[in-house]
Amino acid sequence: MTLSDTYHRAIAILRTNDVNGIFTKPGPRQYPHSWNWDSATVALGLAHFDLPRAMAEVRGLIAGQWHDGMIPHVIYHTGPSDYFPDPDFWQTNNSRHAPSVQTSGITQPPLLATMVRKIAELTGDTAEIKQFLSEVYPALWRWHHWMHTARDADGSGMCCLIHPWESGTDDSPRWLKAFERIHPTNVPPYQRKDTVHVNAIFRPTKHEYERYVHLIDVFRRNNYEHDQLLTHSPFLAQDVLFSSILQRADEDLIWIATKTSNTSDQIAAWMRQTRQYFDARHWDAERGLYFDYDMRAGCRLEVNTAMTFAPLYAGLASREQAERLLTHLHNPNEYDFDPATPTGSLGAGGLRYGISTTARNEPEWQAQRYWRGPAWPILNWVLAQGFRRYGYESIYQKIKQDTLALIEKTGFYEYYDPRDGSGCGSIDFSWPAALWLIFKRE
Ligand code: 9WN
Repeated sequence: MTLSDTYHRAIAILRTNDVNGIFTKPGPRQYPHSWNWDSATVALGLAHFDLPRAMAEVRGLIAGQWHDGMIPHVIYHTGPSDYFPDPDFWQTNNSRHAPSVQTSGITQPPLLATMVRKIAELTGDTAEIKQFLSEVYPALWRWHHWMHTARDADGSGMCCLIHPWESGTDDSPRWLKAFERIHPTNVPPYQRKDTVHVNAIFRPTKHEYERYVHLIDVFRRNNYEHDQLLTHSPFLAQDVLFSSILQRADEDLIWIATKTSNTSDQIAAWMRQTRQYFDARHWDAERGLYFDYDMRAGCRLEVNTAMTFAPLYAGLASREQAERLLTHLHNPNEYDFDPATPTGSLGAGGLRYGISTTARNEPEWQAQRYWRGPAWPILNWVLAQGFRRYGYESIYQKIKQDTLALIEKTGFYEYYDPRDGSGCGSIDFSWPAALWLIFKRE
């Protein structure tokens, strides 16, 4: 595809996946509803050519906000479809916190405040943007407040996850140990639909799916009451990627607060708290890696995944920590990523395209299965921002070029095999369309 072909194709995909001007489906078939961190990214993508539609995408997410502040991971604006789980399975209407629109009962990585800030910066200081920031600020604040309080299980103010879907990286091997400790009983009957449109070898396993469903069953039996969820959810984790995204989003929320003449003391306090607890929870000084924390087992989940680089995105790492992370990035047995080589060249470890979601030498690494190894455009974007923030410009540039090349050469896929760049999962996906536009303009 030529540059302008890709540009027009990206816009066409976002237009085709548009549903009634309210939300954008992540993909045309597999995901027919609004997903939280997909829609947040798509909103910024849309802002590159259609500001009113970008604002509508943000409003579509906010329309799903719960009375307690949570912005859920899926919003079923148009009712049920052939996607499982459907709203009837979630039974969120039994919760006193649920809004009138049907939604799932969990959340997803909070990119939204960051994307709203970026939309504003891209557009410039217009009266329309000022008005928009004032309109959305209270909803963003309430969501951040919910994450730092309703999901604070240990007084650290750090948000706990109760389901791997909240991490956005569903079957990442980092959750496997926590899942081994879960023994589902009386799993309600269910029919997987995710393997209808996509090859089952790309998707999470039956073992994982059974646990995903079991967790939802626990939540609905507890009517989505915060305290009950923190007490009874068999899965309870603090996630390096999620907390880094939240910390960065807090920083961007302060920016929005300043623009809209709101006070930001509370947000600054959440950020200080995260800074205070983050290393103790996540940093393994011996290995020079950040790991997630299993609150049920009271231990770190010591799996080397690309989420280890996420603290750079939030400015949570010291220079020394950043330098240690780079040794893993460059190691051919781990991420096999060398910014000095041209995009598409074969690394000594057998990888051509960054960034593999999991270190190559982890036993669970798989080149084509979902979050077990493939390169994902959204993660590439988040991590690239982090490397740039620390001044590693050549790493930023190489991740950017890899991502653009994957999209231009292979097409708009959900994710890619890091060995040869072949496309996996769904095609005509909204994330790569939005991220191509975003990366290209940065
Ligand atoms: C479950 C929509 C979503 C992404 C997630 C990705 C995948 C859903 C699924 O698709 O999750 O939420 O059915 O597999 O893991 O990151 O937001 O694109």
